[in-house]
Amino acid sequence: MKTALVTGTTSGFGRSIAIRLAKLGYNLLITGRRNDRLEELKKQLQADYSIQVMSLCFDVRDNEACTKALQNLPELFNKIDLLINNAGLAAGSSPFQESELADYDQMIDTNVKGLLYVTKLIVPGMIQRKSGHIINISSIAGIEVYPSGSVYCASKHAVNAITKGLRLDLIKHGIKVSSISPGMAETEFSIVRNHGDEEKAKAVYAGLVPLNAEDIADTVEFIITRPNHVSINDIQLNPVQQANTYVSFRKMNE
Ligand code: NDP
Ligand code: 8X3
Repeated sequence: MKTALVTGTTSGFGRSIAIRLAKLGYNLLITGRRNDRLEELKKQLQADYSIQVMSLCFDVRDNEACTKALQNLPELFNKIDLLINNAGLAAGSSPFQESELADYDQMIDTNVKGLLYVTKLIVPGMIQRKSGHIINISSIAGIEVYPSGSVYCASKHAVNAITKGLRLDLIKHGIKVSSISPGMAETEFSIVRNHGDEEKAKAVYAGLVPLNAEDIADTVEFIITRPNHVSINDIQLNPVQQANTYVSFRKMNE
């Protein structure tokens, strides 16, 4: 039985990915900061699937907490075959000149440094076993920069650079490194980005059918079920009504 660690499983993509991996028979390490949600998901997964689940409540921005949670895992969970770096966020949707330093720190510390902290702890075991797969959840924001998104886009451009760098350095150890770069997807992402303003969050998807978390779980399943000799480097997926970060075709009042 294979083991997967998925960060950010209390909501959105991470939650759906964890459920999908459970269906595929993976033992799971699920993580996030909201322990009530983690415990609820753990119960659900254990009830619905014949797998082992360990929940780890920590903030990926805190390297000491990452180390404490991930360094001395019990035997059953300490051979991680699949790492999905999903925990992340955008904070704020204002032009640079009106945006907050605290939001920059949160995005860079979570999306970039948090991903590095977790990956640094998991890679040595993969190297030792000469196998493993890392999937980083990036974004279309890692490919195109859009107005009022400079720091979020910078963080996802960094994720893409790290993904490519890891692929170069880990090739000799037989470790696959992939990324997924979705466009607009409706999760709690937009509520978090707009600091809890649900009306503003909803307006982001007005007149179009956004991606959903299941679409990302489908993408993960596709990537991990390719033959051993195939590496999917990146999948960029959008809603049909979103051509790129600038051009969407919205059908209003229909
Ligand atoms: P959600 O807000 O629904 O989920 C985000 C998850 O990340 C939560 O489980 C949250 O858990 C976790 N998380 C956030 N900060 C931290 C932290 N400091 N420490 C630990 N866990 C953290 O958003 P999505 O599911 O949409 O986002 C998942 C990923 O997908 C992110 O990296 C995002 O940038 C990316 N993405 C999202 C898109 C979208 O349009 N929705 C499109 C492209 C990429 P908790 O709060 O419990 O800690
Ligand atoms: C989230 C998608 O388009 O808001 O990464 O940047 S977008």
